[in-house]
Amino acid sequence: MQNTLLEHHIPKGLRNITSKVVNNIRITNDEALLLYQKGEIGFLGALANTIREKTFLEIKTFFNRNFHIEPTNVCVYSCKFCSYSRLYKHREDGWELSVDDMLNIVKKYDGIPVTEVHIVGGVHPKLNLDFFCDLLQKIKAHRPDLHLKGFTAVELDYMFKKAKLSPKEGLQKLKDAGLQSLPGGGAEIFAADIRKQICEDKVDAKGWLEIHKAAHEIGMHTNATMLYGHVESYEHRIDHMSQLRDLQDETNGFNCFIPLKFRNKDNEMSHILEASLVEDIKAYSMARIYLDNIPHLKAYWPMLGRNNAQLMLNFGVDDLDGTIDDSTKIYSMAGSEESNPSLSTEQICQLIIDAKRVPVERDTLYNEIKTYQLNEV
Ligand code: V47
Ligand code: SF4
Repeated sequence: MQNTLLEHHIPKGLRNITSKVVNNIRITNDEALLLYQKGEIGFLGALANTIREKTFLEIKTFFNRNFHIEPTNVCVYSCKFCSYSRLYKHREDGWELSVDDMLNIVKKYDGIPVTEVHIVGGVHPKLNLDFFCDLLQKIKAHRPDLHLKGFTAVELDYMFKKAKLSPKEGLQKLKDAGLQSLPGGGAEIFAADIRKQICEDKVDAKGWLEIHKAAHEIGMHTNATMLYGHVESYEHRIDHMSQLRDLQDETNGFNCFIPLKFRNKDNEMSHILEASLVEDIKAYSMARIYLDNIPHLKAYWPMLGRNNAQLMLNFGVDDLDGTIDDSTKIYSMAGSEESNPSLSTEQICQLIIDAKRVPVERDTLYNEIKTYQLNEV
C-alpha cells in the first residue's frame, strides 16, 4: 500500500480491504459490509475521495442545465414512502397534463440554454405508450437539440405490459419517437422482503433490471438509484448495489448512481425517522467505494438539500444534477427543505467552488460543455 496519511488511521480489521480499495481492486460484499459496520465517516470519506480523485475525474464536478416535466401525479401503485402520488380513486387531488400542456412547458425554455428535459411522473392508468410517443415526437420536433431523458422502469413496465410488448420492443418504439436515456427511479431497494414492506405492487427487481438491460442493449444510457434510510439494512444496500455492479459488468450502460435519502413527510412511513447526516455520508462514501464500474455518483440536491449535497462533494460525489428551475414536486412534498428547488448556474458553480472543486457543465451523457473559472461565476 502507498505510504499515505490514510495508513495511520486505518481501523483494526480493515487494513486488507483498504489496501484493495486504494489499489483499485474490487471489494467483495462481505468486505463492503465490514467497511459499513466498522468504518467511521472520516475514514470512509478519505477512501471515497481517493477513488473519486484518482480514478474518476480528479476534482471536476458536474452539473447540467435541465428542467423537469411531471405528466401526472395520479398513480395506480401505492408505495408507502411516496408523498406525491394520488390514487386514481382520489383524482380530485391529482393533476394530469395533456401533450399540449407539456409542449407549452417546453416552449417556456425557448431561447434558454437548457440541454435536457427529465420526464417522470406517476403511473396513470389511461396514459399509454402511444400517448408518450406522441409527446416525445412533438418535443423533438419543436426542439431537436434537447436531450429527452424519461420514464422510470416502473412507468415503462406498466406501459409495455399494457401494449403487450417486451421491454426491448417498447423501448425501441420510444427510442424511435425521440427518447434518449432513462432516469434511475423505481429501483428503491431490490430485496423482495423490503419491497414487500414498502412498494409491494410495482415492478420487482428482476423487472427493473430487465428494462435497464434492454435499454443498454439498444444503445441507451441509464441511471440507477437506491432509496436508503428506511427499513433496510446495510446488507440490503450492498445486495442492491451488487446487482447493479453485476449488470454494469455485462452492459456498461449505467452513467451514474444516485443514492436517494428517504424523506418522511406526509407519507405512510412518516413514523420512520430520517437518516442522520452521518448515515448519509456513509451511504454516499460506500457507494463510491463499492461501485467501481459506475463512473458518476450524483447527489440530487433538491432532495438532499443544497448544503448537504455540497458536503457530499468530499465523500465521492462528482455530480450535483441540474440547475432545475421549475416545480419538481416529488421531494418538496416528501419533506425536503428545498420547498422550491431552484439554483441558478451561478449559485451551483459557487457551491462547487466553495468546496474547492471545479464546476463543469455537462450534457446528459457527461460530454463536457464548459469549465467555469473562479472569476466567471
Ligand atoms: O423512485 C419517492 C424516490 C424516485 C420519496 O436519474 C423518494 O437523474 C425520498 O429517481 N423520499 C424518483 N425519495 C426520482 C428519481 C430521480 C430523481 C432525480 C434524478 C434522477 C436521475 C432520478 O424518488 C422514486 C423514489 O425512489 N422517492 N418518494 C421520499 N419520500
Ligand atoms: Fe407511484 Fe412512483 Fe409514487 Fe410509487 S413512488 S406511488 S410508483 S409515483
